[in-house]
Amino acid sequence: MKFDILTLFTGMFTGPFDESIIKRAKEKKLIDITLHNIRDYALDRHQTADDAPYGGGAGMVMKAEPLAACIQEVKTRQPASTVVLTSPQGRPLTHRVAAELAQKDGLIIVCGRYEGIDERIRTLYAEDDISLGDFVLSGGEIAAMAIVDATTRLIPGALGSCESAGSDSFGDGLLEYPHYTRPPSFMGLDVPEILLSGNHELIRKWRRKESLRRTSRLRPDLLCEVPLNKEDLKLLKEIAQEDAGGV
Ligand code: 9D3
Repeated sequence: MKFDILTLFTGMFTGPFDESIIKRAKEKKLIDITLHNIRDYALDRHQTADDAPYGGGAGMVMKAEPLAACIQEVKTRQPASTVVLTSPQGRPLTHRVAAELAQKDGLIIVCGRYEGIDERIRTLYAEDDISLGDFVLSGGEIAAMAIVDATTRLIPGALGSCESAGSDSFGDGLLEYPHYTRPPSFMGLDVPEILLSGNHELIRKWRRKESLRRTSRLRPDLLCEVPLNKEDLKLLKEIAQEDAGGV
């Protein structure tokens, strides 16, 4: 997967892309990331990338010409890639959206800054628009990092055997069950007996139940989206009885 990131702040990406899973995915040639400084495509003496908004008002707008020149050049080099904007108006990034983006040959991610980009860039080039959620960021760079991270994890071979995506939260649509490691007792709190039992069927059932318990407590909205089998419904009934003050 090819990622081209268009930004006014290339320096923001050096740390996050040089660690852990992204770093290894680059080394394994599963992904290739190129950063492009939009300012390099501004042709005036001061390399201006922003200007005041038509119609007045506060803030600045990213100019169309440098962005268009940068997008055109990257598209010529990567004709199979999809142009994705990052903005507060975009589709919220979810596991499903990440899985959709992971199917693409490549992504050309445009990081918004200031009040936003000249609308004609959206009209001419944008094939998708992604937001991280309903809160204010200073720009699209952190959203671009989240897109690269979430999609890379879904590329076969990007995760080691110890990190496999299969049982991940959201892989199956539920929140994760609680995790424990040594010691068996810590500050008076014991690891649940079942996890020490070695009975893999009991452990699987306990984990499924705790996933369902957490999801119904913390994110009941997610329960409507996942397919629940007979066992899940039985476990949810048990959870309801336990929470009502039963066993
Ligand atoms: C006058 C109101 N504006 C400033 C408070 C709206 C506004 C414009 C531009 C708010 C944020 C931004 C910059 N944000 C992004 O470019 C952005 C973003 C975000 O703010 N939230 C969630 N996801 C994203 S992706 C890009």
